[in-house]
Amino acid sequence: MNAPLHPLGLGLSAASPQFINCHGEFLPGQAPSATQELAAGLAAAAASVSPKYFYNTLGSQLFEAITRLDEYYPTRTEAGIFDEAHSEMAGAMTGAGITRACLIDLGAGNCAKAARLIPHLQPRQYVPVDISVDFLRDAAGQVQGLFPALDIVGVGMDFSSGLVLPPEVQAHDRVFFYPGSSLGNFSPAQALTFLQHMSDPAQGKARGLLLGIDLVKDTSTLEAAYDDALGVTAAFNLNLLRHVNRLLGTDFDVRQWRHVALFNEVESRIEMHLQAQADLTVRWPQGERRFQKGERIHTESSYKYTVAGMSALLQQAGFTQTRCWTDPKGWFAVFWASVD
Ligand code: AVI
Repeated sequence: MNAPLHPLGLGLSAASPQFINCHGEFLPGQAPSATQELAAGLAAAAASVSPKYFYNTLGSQLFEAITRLDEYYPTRTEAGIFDEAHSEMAGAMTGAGITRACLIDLGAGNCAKAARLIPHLQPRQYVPVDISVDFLRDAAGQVQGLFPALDIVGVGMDFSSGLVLPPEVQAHDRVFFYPGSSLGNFSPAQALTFLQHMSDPAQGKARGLLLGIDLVKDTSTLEAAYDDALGVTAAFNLNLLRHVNRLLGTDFDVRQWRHVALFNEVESRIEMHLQAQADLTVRWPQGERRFQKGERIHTESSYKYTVAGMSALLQQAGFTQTRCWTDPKGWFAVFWASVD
């Protein structure tokens, strides 16, 4: 790994990262909004659970395993783009007048992507944000070990509903880092709102955005990426039921459900579902839901974009697209977009 950003002695803190936990709602018994959301999703005619509930500690570990699968091309393809173009990306940032960046890593997970970019982008502050608090706390500590003098503020929060960050996060020169095609887990309308929140002076206050997004390609490549031969993605999907059992008190039996992944060409999205293997009833303290054999719970959509489509969305959201990089196969894209 590369040398620390700032030599010690420049007045920057060498302490462990600060950590701010902005959500208690994922603790059992203290989770009014999570329980209401989960119960409403399960009771709906077309049952659904938000993909944010994949990410308990085991879920984050399973996702990390997914990123190493042969079939799951997005992570390594995006890494190849960053390796090729990091100097140009750093140049785009300084070209936009951003010299003391606060790099806000949304859905940071194990922070590995940012750790590879930090030596090139040279941020003044690094802010990993993730819903999976314990996993993030460990990861932020590891990044601090790699870059002892870097100012790191870890933030545990569910940023899907807003981007008001704690006051410890530097307000100027904010650059959002949103890799891994996580924006694709929002619908296009939600993605637009989320991008608008980033650039909103009352919320994200972004000056720039480095965004990784998966592109439309042949159906068999897409479906294999979400239904791998080892069954890791199936375990990731099924683990959501264990997490919901813990949060809502449901009595899901994981063995009665099956992982389903398909590409919906009309919507341009991969859909993941959990399909009941028998007629069954799921019960929780304030309710119950009967499922017939074959009935599904929609757990995730992963939208696939074209370069033109994402460019238009960024512009609609108030960003000025300055650059886009893709891999030789045109499977994945990284955008730099700035706010004037
Ligand atoms: C986090 N997100 C971008 C992943 C994706 O590809 O939509 C989540 C995932 N679901 C199954 N495999 C990976």
